[in-house]
Amino acid sequence: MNWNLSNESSNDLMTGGRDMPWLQDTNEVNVAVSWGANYRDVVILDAWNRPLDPPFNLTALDLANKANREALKTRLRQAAVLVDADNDGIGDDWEERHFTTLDRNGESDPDKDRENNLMEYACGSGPENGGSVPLFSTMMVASEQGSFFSMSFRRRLGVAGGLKYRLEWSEGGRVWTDASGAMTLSQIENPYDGTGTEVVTYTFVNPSGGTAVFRVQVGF
Ligand SMILES: [Ca+2]
Ligand SMILES: [Ca+2]
Ligand SMILES: [Ca+2]
Repeated sequence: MNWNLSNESSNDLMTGGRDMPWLQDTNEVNVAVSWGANYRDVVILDAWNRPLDPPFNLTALDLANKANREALKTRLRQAAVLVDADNDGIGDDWEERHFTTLDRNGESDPDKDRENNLMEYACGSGPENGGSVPLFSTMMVASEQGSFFSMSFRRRLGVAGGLKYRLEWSEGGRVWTDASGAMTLSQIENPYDGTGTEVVTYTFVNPSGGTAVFRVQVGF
């Protein structure tokens, strides 16, 4: 859809100080007309921006009434549940978007870039594009306390069906140690780019000062 998307920080705006983007309808798209929306309709969308029927009208269903508040809350929660009908751990929405079928599983690698579908799903890359692979950007950052290692990568937003990201580090690449206690999650940024992922940055101070190797394992 052709949304105007902005994330202004001005407190004069309705979105000021919040991290939720403001969706602005345009004359070209005119969603209010194409959806047949009525005044005070709450239209809940699925992951493809398709309205889920029927709209919840705030005039007919006054939120001062507790039963109406609960009904709206229930509908929002239902809309946010990950659907995985083929039980392969990958959201069906993502499979349909990339493959138009649920026949592919997490282990397959249709674009032959040596990253299986689960890894591409987990890290926001394109599973039908061999030139699109999970990216892990690293750098050394100098500070007054000394230099530290920084690593950024994409992970799926929310609980994502129980997907886990296990960070490990090693001095020689043979013995791997859980790095969750040694690495600090220093930044989370949602790029709002439609991939359903956020960019996380971890920092690490090497206690021995020697060579350190890192890896991220993805699984359930
Ligand atoms: Ca699935
Ligand atoms: Ca692949
Ligand atoms: Ca790929």
